[in-house]
Amino acid sequence: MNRRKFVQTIGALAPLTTLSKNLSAFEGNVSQKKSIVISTWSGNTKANEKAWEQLIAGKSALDAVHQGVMVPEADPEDMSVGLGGLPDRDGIVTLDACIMDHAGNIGAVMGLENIVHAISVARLVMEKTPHVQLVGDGALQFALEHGFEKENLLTSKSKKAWKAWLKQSQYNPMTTVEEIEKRIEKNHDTIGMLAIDSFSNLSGACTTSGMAYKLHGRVGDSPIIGAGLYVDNEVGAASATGVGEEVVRICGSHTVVEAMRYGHSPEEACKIALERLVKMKGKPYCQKVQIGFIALNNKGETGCYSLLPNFTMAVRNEEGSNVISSKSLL
Ligand code: SD4
Repeated sequence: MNRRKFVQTIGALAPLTTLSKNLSAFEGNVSQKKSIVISTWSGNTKANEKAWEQLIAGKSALDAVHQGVMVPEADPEDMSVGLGGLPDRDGIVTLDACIMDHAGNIGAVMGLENIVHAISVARLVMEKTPHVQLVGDGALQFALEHGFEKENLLTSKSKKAWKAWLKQSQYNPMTTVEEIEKRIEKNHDTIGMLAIDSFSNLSGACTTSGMAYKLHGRVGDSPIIGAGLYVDNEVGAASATGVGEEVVRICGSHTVVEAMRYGHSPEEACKIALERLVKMKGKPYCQKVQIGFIALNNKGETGCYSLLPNFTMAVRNEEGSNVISSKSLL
């Protein structure tokens, strides 16, 4: 068969995009790495399970992390993400989310109101626009134009918590170990999720309602590529949780990925990023700030590290589901 005939025949069988996808799937299988998914916080094992179902069904890491983080977004009991997330000081729930795939495609929304699945809007920003970030009203307008429905995200539980907060109106994201312990008992917290699929591709997603009782319009690290999330297929991926202002200060997730690039294990890389903040701001300051990083390198090795104790990472792979207690720097 000459080349022209071959191309015509193939063209009749499948669109070129499908063909190239299948070819890269085949190439991926040649050096197949083991599928895995990891998330910030032990409470996100259910989200990992959803992502794992996608991975073993042969779906991409991108689909896995997307579907996975939708679980806490839809859970009204989770007061840090999506529906039921704690509001800002004006009682308005604003969501931040971002997503990144193996090919460096990125999308994010910031300060999105009234839409449960901020991560799905972030993915649409990535796939359907020439941009990478949409904020506030523009993000909402874009979501509505793409068929999303407006919902009230402030549940009676989160409204009650906000009303109680209003009595003192003290905003203090700087925290103590005891406060962190109390919060973890009640909350699952922001979810950052990273995965490797059966084609050896990495992707990540991060979604949150941000720091409770923040100023209206405040954006943290979670929707910022390089801060709350970063993926480089040649190296690995990282995601962050905790006080976003501090994560942004050190371009947290990107810093973790760069440390892995220079040969550090995922755990060492998370520690190196935290050490940078301590060097910059000093120990007394950092003793009141919680940050946790998770990391996954492209060999499928995982690691985590936090500034203060009590950070956890949820892992799902073919051996089952596991929770890792992070080491802490301070
Ligand atoms: C933020 N990093 O908005 C988020 C909050 C968070 O667990 O992770 N909470 O700063």
